[in-house]
Amino acid sequence: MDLAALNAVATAMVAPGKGILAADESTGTIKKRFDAIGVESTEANRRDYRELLFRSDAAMKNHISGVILFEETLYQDGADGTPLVELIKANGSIPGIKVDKGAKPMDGFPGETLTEGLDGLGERLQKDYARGARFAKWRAVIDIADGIPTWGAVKANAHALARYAAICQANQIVPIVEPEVLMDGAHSIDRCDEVTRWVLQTVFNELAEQRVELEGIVLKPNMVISGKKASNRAGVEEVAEKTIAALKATVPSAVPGIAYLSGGQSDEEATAHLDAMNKIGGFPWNMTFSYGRALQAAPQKAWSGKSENVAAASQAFHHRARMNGLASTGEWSKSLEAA
Ligand code: 5MM
Repeated sequence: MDLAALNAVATAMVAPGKGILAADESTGTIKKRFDAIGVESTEANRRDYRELLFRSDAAMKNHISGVILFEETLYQDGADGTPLVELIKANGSIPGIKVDKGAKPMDGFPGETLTEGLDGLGERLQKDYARGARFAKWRAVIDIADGIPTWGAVKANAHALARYAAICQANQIVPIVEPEVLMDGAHSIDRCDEVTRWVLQTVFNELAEQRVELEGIVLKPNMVISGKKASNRAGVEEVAEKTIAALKATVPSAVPGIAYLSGGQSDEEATAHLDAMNKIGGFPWNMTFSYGRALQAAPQKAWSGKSENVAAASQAFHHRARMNGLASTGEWSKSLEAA
């Protein structure tokens, strides 16, 4: 393993002013997104949509450090035959690959899931590297509800994340380590805080046990935030302060960067939270975004499957990418949204 090279990639992924586009929706998830805009999820439509994002030069060049791809996209060519991965590289962005096989119901643990995909991972990564991928992503999903999460599920998910990360590094691929505590319930921000700290602590213990080099990873956590259905949802400042405190208590400073998931926050909420954290500052990592929905909801709506809407969709993507790029250095303000 060449740790200096892994560190260089990880550092580039969290470069100030830039962040990661999570465009790795699996076939089921992209179908849901397309259903919402009345577009059929065919291979050609998925290609056309993702190609329009990767050809959005202003957004990609200035604000997108890396793109997480679903396997289909990594090996897909654009309408003119150019591999999509080459469009990403041409814009100075780094291609990455989602390698988990999804969060599956965990036997013996009702209501909890375990993310699968370790079998044959090393061989897959070698092929993905040859195609241009320089980082990977694996998402563990932890739900909060009555009686969950359990220690058994937290531990199993953290162990799988750590084995994945070790296998990535052995194959010269930077692992994005994504333990997502869902914001779907009615829980308070304090319950999210407690579970997030527990999960992060467990993940970093497992990473140490599996001898993962922290200088060569990127952490993709949730923010510490109230559940979506909670009655008194915490405001922006509280989310920012509690997230920074939880991460300071659990994440070693050797990690080059934190790239948050948006997890179902509205576009502007996700931007405001990231900006508030960077305005506070005082932490040892670069903090940026690795958003899926909070970057793509606007361009998806603008596109709606029509070729005449490509320019408008590209503009909508550029706007969100620029807003989040500013948030990654604490330079965003609400007035810029209207502008
Ligand atoms: C883009 O969505 C990713 C893949 O999800 P599925 O495996 O369920 O299809 C997802 O892992 C995503 O990268 C993260 O959840 C971050 O996306 P959000 O929308 O939460 O920012």
